[in-house]
Formats: sequence, C-alpha cells, structure tokens
Amino acid sequence: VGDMSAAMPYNPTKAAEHGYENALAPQPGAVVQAPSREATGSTLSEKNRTEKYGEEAAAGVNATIGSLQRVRADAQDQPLTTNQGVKISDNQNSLKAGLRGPALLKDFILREKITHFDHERIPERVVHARGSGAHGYFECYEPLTDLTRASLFAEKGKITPVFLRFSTVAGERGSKDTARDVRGFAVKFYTDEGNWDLVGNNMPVFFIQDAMKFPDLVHAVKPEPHHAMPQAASAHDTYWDFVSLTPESTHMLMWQMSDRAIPRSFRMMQGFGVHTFRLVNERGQSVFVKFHWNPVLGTHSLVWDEAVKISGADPDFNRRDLWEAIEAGDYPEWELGIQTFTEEQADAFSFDVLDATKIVPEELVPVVPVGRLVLNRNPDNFFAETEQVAFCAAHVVPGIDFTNDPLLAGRIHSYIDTQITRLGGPNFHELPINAPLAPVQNNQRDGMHRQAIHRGKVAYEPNSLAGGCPFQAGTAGFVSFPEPVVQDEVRGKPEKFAEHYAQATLFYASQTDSEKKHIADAFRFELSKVTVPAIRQRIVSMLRNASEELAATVAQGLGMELPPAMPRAMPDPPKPEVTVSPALSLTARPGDGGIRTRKIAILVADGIDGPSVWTLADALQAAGAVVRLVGPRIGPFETSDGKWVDADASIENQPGVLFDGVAVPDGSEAIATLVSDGRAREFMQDQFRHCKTILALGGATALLEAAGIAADAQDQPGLLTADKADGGTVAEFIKELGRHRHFARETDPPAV
Ligand code: HDE
Repeated sequence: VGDMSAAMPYNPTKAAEHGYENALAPQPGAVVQAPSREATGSTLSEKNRTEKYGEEAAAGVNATIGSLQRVRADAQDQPLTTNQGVKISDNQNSLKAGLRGPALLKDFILREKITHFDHERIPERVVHARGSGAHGYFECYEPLTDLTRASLFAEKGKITPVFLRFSTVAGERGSKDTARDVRGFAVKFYTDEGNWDLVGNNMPVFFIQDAMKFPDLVHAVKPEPHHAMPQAASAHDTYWDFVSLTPESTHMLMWQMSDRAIPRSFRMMQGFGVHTFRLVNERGQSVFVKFHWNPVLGTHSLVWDEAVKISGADPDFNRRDLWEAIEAGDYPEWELGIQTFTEEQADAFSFDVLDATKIVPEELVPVVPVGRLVLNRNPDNFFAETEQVAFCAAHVVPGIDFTNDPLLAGRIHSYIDTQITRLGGPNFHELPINAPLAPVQNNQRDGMHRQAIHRGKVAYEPNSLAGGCPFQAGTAGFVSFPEPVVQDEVRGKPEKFAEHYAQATLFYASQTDSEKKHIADAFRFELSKVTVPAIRQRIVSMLRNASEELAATVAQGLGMELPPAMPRAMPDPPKPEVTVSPALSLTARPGDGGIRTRKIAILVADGIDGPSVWTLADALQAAGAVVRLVGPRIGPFETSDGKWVDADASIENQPGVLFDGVAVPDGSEAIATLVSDGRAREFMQDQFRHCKTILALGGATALLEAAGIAADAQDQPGLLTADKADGGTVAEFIKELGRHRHFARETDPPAV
C-alpha cells in the first residue's frame, strides 16, 4: 500500500496483455501507407500544397490555417491526461474495492470519461444534416469596385480564405451520399470585413416562394413521422402529396428529377446563390446579382441505377471522393460568375426576380466570371469543423445586401435561430471554425460557453466610461441599402409569382434527349413509390402544363390515363424571353475532356497479361486518373509472364459502380477465372449499363459475352476491343474515358 510499483502488476497496460504492442508494429513486409503526422499537426494536403504547388502559402494567405492553428491539438509523444490536465496512469481499469469488488464512486477519471462520452452527440441539422467540408481560398480576378464595396472583390488577385460544406438535404447525418436530392453548396468567406456566407445549392431555384411554406415542405420530404421511413428519399406519399398541391414547385421538380440530383462528385457540380441579392458600391449604388459557381472539371452525374447501387457499396461515395482528391493534391476548383442587372431591367422581365422558383436565363443576362475558389485543405477534425460550422444566410458584409425575396427573408431569421439549439447557445460564432478573421468587438455578453474574456466594466453604448468604445463605424460599417417601402401590410404574393410553368418548360426543352429520358424515368420511379393514385394523377396533370411530352411519357410509365391539365393560376402568362437555354443542360459544361481524378479499374487475376496491365496503368496515371487493380481477391496475382501484380481492391469490395471505366487485359487463364466469377460478370454489366468506357483486350471479349454484352459490341460507343494495349489503343481508351458516359448505348429497360 502506498507503493505505486506494487499496484502496477494488475495489467496496467491492457494492450500489452493482448500483445497489441506487437500487433500495432508494422508486420514484416507490410507497406506503411499513411505517413505519420508530425507533431505540428499538418495534414497531408498541406504538405501536398508545398510539394505540388511550390512553397507553402505566405503567412495570412490561407489564414484559416493560421487562425485555427491556435486550437489544433495533437497528442504525438504526449501522455494521456484528464480534461484537467492530470496524467492518467491506467486507462484500462476502473477503480475497484478489490479486484472482484464494486467500482468506486470516487473514480473521477472513469466518471469524467463516461460523462463526456454521454454528451458527445449534438442535434443534427434539421435539414442538410449530412455534409462534407473543406478549406480553401477565393481569388478575385479583377476589382469589382464599380459594383460592390465588398472587400473580397476589391483587388485583382486578392485571396480570401473560405470553408465550404456540401450536403444532401433530406437524409439524416449518417445517411447515404447518393440519394436523389438537392445538394447544399455553402461557402463561408472569412473576409477582412467580416464573414460572408453564401449558403447556396447545386440547383438555382427552390421548391417554394415564401418562407412560410418551408416547414411544410421539409415535413413532407423527411421520413414520414409515424414510421420514420423512407430515409434520404423523396419517393414517398407525403412529399409528392405536398408538391402536387404546390404547383410553384414544378420548375424545381424538373431540376430535382434531373441528373443534377445525383452528382458524380461534389467537384463536378455547379453551385448557385439561388436568390437575387444586391451588390452595393462605395457610392451607395446598387444592382441586383445572381451568383453562380462553375466547376472546372465540368458537370457530371451518375445514373439512377448506379446511384442506388453505390449507396450500398459506398454510402460515403461523394465524401470520400472529395477527401481523396484533396489529399492527392488535385484541388477542386470552381469559377464564380455573376449576373448583374438593374431594377429597371428586372421590372421588364416576364418573371419576378424576387421569386426563388425562377432563374434569370444566361441568354437574357450573361454570367461574368469574377473569381475562382480552390479547395486545398481537408479538415483536421470532422466534428470540430464540418459539423460545428454554422452557415447563415444573414451573414453578409458591406457591399452585399438582401432583396425582398420572401424566401430569403425567412432564411435571414432561421439560420442563427437553428444554431442556438444545434450548437447549444448564442456564442457559436466563437467556435474556431465560425470565428471571423475580422476582429469582433461589441457589447454582447455572457451566454452558454462564452470564450472571450471581456475586460472592463462597460458593456453598453453609448458610454463615456470607456471613451465611447466600441464606437459605431458609420459609413465604414454595414449600411443597409435604403430601398423605399411604402405599402400596406398584406399576406399575399406579387402578381408574376402566379406563373408556375414557363421555366419548367424552358428547363425541359433545354435538355438533351438522354437528359429528358432520365427526367421522365425519375418521375416514373418516384411516383411508382407513391401509394395514392390521386397524387400521381395530380403530378401528371401538373406536368401537362410544363411539357405534354413529359406528362405523356410519365403517364405511360405509370400505366395510367392522361388526366386533364391542372388549372393554371395565371391563365394568360407573359411570353418568356428565352425558350431554350443550352446552358441548362449538364452537357454545356463537359470540362476539358481530360480524365484527371477519374477512377479506372483494371481487372486482374492469375495469368493476366502483365505488360498490358503496366502499360495501361502507367498511361492512365500519367493522364491523371486514379487506377485500381481489381482482382477476385486483393493481393498478388501471377502474370502470364511469371511476374506479379498486386490487386489493391477486390471485385467484392469495389464493385463496378465505383469506377468511371474499366479495362480488361488479355490472358486466357485470367479471363477464364473472371468469366466463371458472377461478380466479375456483374462488374462488366454495370459498367455497360451505366454507359461507361470499357476496354477489352484480346480474349477478354469472352468476359463481355459472358456478361451478356452484345456480340456486335464493336458498334457500341465507348466499348473498345483491341488485340493489345498499344499506344493507339490506350490513347483511344483515354479519349473515350474523357467523354464520361456514352448515353447513345442506353436503352430502357436496360439490354444488359
Ligand atoms: Fe436552408 N436551412 N433554408 N436553404 N440551407 C439550413 O441551417 C431554411 C434554403 C441551405 O452546410 C438550416 O444550419 C429556411 C434555400 C444549405 O451547414 C436552417 C429556408 C437554400 C444549408 C435552414 C431555407 C438553402 C441549409 C438547417 C426557406 C439555397 C446547409 C441547419 C425560407 C439557397 C448549410 C442550418 C450547412 C441549412 C433554413 C431554404 C440552402 C434550418 C427557413 C433556398 C446549403 O436554418
């Protein structure tokens, strides 16, 4: 008693007891993949920045690193402690009265540990619960001082740090990435004049026109309240019931049923501010503005059958893709474009710019590029950053202002309000990820979890005791645009809000044939899950006002008679300025045709033709693709020339849906193995069905045949066969991969 060493023999290190120490050491021959982090806590992506793009950013350039550095914690080479900093000698055993006796109440170490654990979870976001975030920066192309005094647009080349969070809307925090849903695209700019949050989506319109309807919309789309189903899906009665009774949603339904609702990657989708905002310059002059984010990699999507399968194979598909691209130094990038127009121009439009169910077609007002956003650093900690980040539509800076969009009005209230529940009080702005880089001084005090230690006895203004500080900034501060308002108080809508269909018609008319087909298929799928026929009928009758062709296709797909068109709220709508807008098709932004960051599988098995594997892998990697060797199992396989290839994925753990394309080298023994493997056949079937690029070398065509892929395969676009992996074949493969998908080969129902 009293001798610590005497107390130690009772297995103080459980790990050692189980031989963990050995288990944790690298096994002989094992490749240590993740380089261990240095005590500074720098992440791999920061290192990549240095290696790939020259020197580390100068101090203050990506200032989020600097401001967060203060709170980054790293336990490398440090002992375990309690939250009070007391070193813990034994983290395996609770304190007991005798080895077989009861645990003691005075075990403060156990109690602190369990208590903290009990409170680890916070409420998830009421919408957009599932998300993924990253740090980066915004770079201004040219000064926009004529239009706005917002400091981030003040100078050519000016860099402003950002944090961006992508999300799905309906699913819970642990749901899947590839749900058919809108994606959130929320950007926090840490400008030197305070934080500006551009909390947008990947679709430029919304379901409803007025914030009053938002809780109804969300209650309708979320899992039904009696049985909490379905998860992360709009294909159910309550959602379609609500939208069928809300014809203003017709335009948004077109976007939601389009391939935009199943992006291939967060890196390959557009973002939009949705509402009309205002830019205000130094002289107090204002124009209306719409914000657009355009991805450098182009806009690309999944197909529905693939999205469904991915949700099983990898529910984190988009999150993983974003993380891996940044870790690899392939920094995702978007260009910010703005549409600006005056109040007089807006008055003349056939639609109301305050109506969030309407776009301003690019043919009417061009999109002008004003800067670029690059994501170059993964968060250190998901909870501290991606979960605790609090975006808010009310966070604007001098130079950016609101309009009277009634949907925006509700948002200005909602976001701060929701954080008070979600983040447990009014001081969430002090969480490191939310704290502005601009200094904060005011007389707000106290509240849960206050971090700042305000000095002095003055917490009011005006004051004389603190010399009047902090003082009002006058015109250096945020001055609301003085929009004149002399109106009666009413509950109602402006006249043009009653027109619900012209832009739904525009969107559908602007799609390619395969995009139109996918929209019809999506309506068919979703409505086939609706159990009440009257709801299906109401939707189809609504669609008749947008497109007779679409309505008829959907009705046929559902085996129903075409119902009469829904009566229009505005029987004689104004003529739209634009009736076809090519910019609304995903094909308008194909990217540069390259295959950078595309995931390509090379199937291998014992007896595979090694030289083909290496030629293909080298060429694909040189073109920037991510190559995986996929075998019937992981591990080494002997090649036909007696060498080895190492499969780092198996067909079982990485099925075909996870790849953008596949190559199957020759090798009779290998092909025989693959032909007899149902999973390998399914791999090829999915690649074919989802219109991806396939290369079969030599005898590998037998795998195509075994998968039921037509014998006249040579005529199928994107399906290549060749004797061997010579330069021409490989170049052709890479070119076809750059086309992303080959929808000309798509049939309904699928032929394979
Ligand atoms: Fe949101 N929305 N929203 N929303 N929204 C939230 O705020 C709300 C709307 C959007 O990654 C909530 O912090 C109302 C349009 C994104 O953290 C909440 C209305 C657009 C995100 C909220 C809308 C959005 C949210 C839930 C109608 C596109 C995720 C948690 C008046 C322009 C941000 C939170 C993130 C999140 C309210 C409509 C985008 C409840 C009341 C339109 C990207 O405050």
